[in-house]
Amino acid sequence: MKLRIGPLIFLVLQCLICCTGAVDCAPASQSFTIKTPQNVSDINTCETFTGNIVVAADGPEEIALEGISTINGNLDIENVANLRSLSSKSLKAVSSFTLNNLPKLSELSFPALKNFTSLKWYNLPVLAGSAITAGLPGGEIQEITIVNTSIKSLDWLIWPVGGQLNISDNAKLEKFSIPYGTINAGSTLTFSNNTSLVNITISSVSGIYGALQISDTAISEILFDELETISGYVQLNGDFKNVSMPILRQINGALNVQSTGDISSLCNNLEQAASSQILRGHYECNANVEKSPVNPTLTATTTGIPVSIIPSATKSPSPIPEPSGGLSEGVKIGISVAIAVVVTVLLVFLALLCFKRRIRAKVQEIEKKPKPSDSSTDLTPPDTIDPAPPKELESPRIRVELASGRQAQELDARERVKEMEAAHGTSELDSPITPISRAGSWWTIASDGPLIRHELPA
Ligand SMILES: *[C@@H]1O[C@H](CO)[C@@H](O)[C@H](O)[C@H]1NC(C)=O
Ligand SMILES: *[C@@H]1O[C@H](CO)[C@@H](O)[C@H](O)[C@H]1NC(C)=O
Ligand SMILES: *[C@@H]1O[C@H](CO)[C@@H](O)[C@H](O)[C@H]1NC(C)=O
Ligand SMILES: *[C@@H]1O[C@H](CO)[C@@H](O)[C@H](O)[C@H]1NC(C)=O
Ligand SMILES: *[C@@H]1O[C@H](CO)[C@@H](O)[C@H](O)[C@H]1NC(C)=O
Ligand SMILES: *[C@@H]1O[C@H](CO)[C@@H](O)[C@H](O)[C@H]1NC(C)=O
Ligand SMILES: *[C@@H]1O[C@H](CO)[C@@H](O)[C@H](O)[C@H]1NC(C)=O
Ligand SMILES: CC(=O)N[C@H]1CO[C@H](CO)[C@@H](O)[C@@H]1O
Repeated sequence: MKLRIGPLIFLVLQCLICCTGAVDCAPASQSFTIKTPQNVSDINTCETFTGNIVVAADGPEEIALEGISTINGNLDIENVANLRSLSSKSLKAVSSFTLNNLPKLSELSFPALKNFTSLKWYNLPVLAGSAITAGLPGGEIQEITIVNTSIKSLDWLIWPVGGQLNISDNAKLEKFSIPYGTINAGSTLTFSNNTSLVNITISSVSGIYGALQISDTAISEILFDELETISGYVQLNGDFKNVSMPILRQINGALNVQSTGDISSLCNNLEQAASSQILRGHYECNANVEKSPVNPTLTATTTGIPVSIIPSATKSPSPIPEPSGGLSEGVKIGISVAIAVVVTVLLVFLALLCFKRRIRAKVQEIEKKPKPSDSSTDLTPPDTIDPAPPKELESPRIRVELASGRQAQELDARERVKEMEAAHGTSELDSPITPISRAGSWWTIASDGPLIRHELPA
C-alpha cells in the first residue's frame, strides 16, 4: 500500500507545481488575459513578460502587478467594468500603456515606471489622481494622451513628448507646467476643453518648432516670457485677458490668437514690433471676439481660417483673408487633388521606407555602432540622449490628417531639411537615401508631415 501511495503523492505534487508555478512568460499567442486574481499571481511570477497583457471585461477589481518589471509589449486595459485599483511598484518598462473606459478606476500607481513609448488614458471618469515615476524616463516618449478623466494634477508629467501630448476633456485639471525649453519639431501639444484649467506655465519655453494648441480652458493669463521663435504653429483660443510674448522675434510658422477677452495689449505689441521690423513673420491676433457657439469641429468648414504660410522672412505681418461661407467648387476640386497627392506620396514614402530599411540593414552590418549623435538642437534631458535603437516605423512624426476644408501648409525653405533628432535614433544620418531628402523633394514632405500640414481648428 505504502509503495503505491508514495509515487501517487509525488505525482500530485509534481502536477501542482506544474500547474501553478509554470507560467509561460513568452507565450506563443503573444498575449496574456487577466480574468481572475489567480491570473494576476501567475503573471507576477514573470520578471519579464514578452507579449501583451490585457484584462477581460469581467476581470478583477484590483490588479497589483508586483514582481513583473518589464513587459516587452503593451499593457492594454479597456472596458473592464469593475476594475477599481491598478498598481505596480515593480514595473519599470512597458511599450504602450492604454487605459480606456474603466468606469470605476480610482487608484492608479506606477511609481517605478520609467520607460514607455506611449501612455493613452481615455474615459476614466472617477480617476482623480495618478502616480507615475518621479524620475526621468529611460526611453523616448512618443505619445501621451489623457482625455476625459477627473485627474486634478499631472505634476509628474514633466518630460518632452516626441509626438503628441493631448490633454483634453479633463474637467478637474487645474494647472499644467511645461518645464522644458523647446517644443520640438514633430511634437504637437494640445490642451482643449479642460474647464478647470486656469494656469499653463510655459515661461521657460524659448522656441516652438512643433505645434501648440490651447482651446476652451479657464486660463485668463498665459505668459510666454522666454518665447523668441515660433517655427511651427501656435493656436490659442479662449477667454484670455492677458497673453504676453514680450521677446517674440521670429514667426516662421503661424501664430493665431483669438480671445473673447481683451488682449489688445498683445495685438498692439505684436503690431508695433512688426512695424518697427523687430518681429518678422505672420500672425493673427484678435481681441474681444464673439464666443463660438457650438462645437468647433462642426463649424470647421465655415469658420476655419485658412492661413497660408509663405516664405516670409522679409514680409511684415499682413491680415489674413476672411473665410468665405461654404466650400466652393474650386476648393472641393482642390481638396480631392490634395487627397490624391497625399495618398500617392504616402504610398511612395512607404515603398521608399521599405527600401531604406533594407539598405540600412545592410549598412548596419558594416558599421555596427551608431554615430554619437549631435544633440545641439535636442533639449531632451541628458538621461534620454543615450541612443535608442532606430525605430523608423514607430517614428513620433505622427501624421496629422487634414479635415476637409482645411489647407495644407508649407513651411518656408529653411524649414525643409530636418534631420531626425538625437533621441530619435541616429541612423538617419547614415542613410544612403538622405541625399534625396536634401534635394528638398516630396520626400521631405513625407518625412516631416506634422511640421508641414497643420490643422487649424475653428
Ligand atoms: C486565468 O485563470 C483561469 C481560471 O483560474 C484559467 O482558466 C485561465 O487559463 C487563466 N489564464 C491564463 C492566461 O493563465
Ligand atoms: C467620458 O467617459 C465616460 C466613461 O467612459 C463616458 O460615459 C463619457 O461619454 C465620456 N465623455 C466624453 C466626452 O467622451
Ligand atoms: C526601454 O525598454 C525597452 C524594452 O521595453 C528596452 O529595449 C530599452 O533598452 C529600454 N531603455 C532603457 C533606456 O532602459
Ligand atoms: C485630443 O483628444 C481629443 C479628445 O479625444 C480629440 O478630439 C482631439 O482630436 C485630440 N487632438 C489631437 C491633436 O489629437
Ligand atoms: C468637454 O469635457 C466635458 C467633460 O469634461 C464633456 O462632458 C464635454 O462633452 C466635452 N465637450 C466637448 C466639446 O468635447
Ligand atoms: C501659474 O502658476 C505659476 C507657477 O506655479 C505661478 O507662478 C503663476 O503666478 C500662476 N499664474 C496664475 C495666473 O495663477
Ligand atoms: C500681463 O502680465 C504681465 C506679467 O504678470 C504684466 O507685466 C502685464 O502688465 C500684464 N498685462 C496686462 C495687459 O494685464
Ligand atoms: C466645449 C466646452 O466645454 N468648452 C468649455 C471650456 O471651458 C470654458 C471655461 O471654463 C467654458 O466656458 C467652455 O464652455
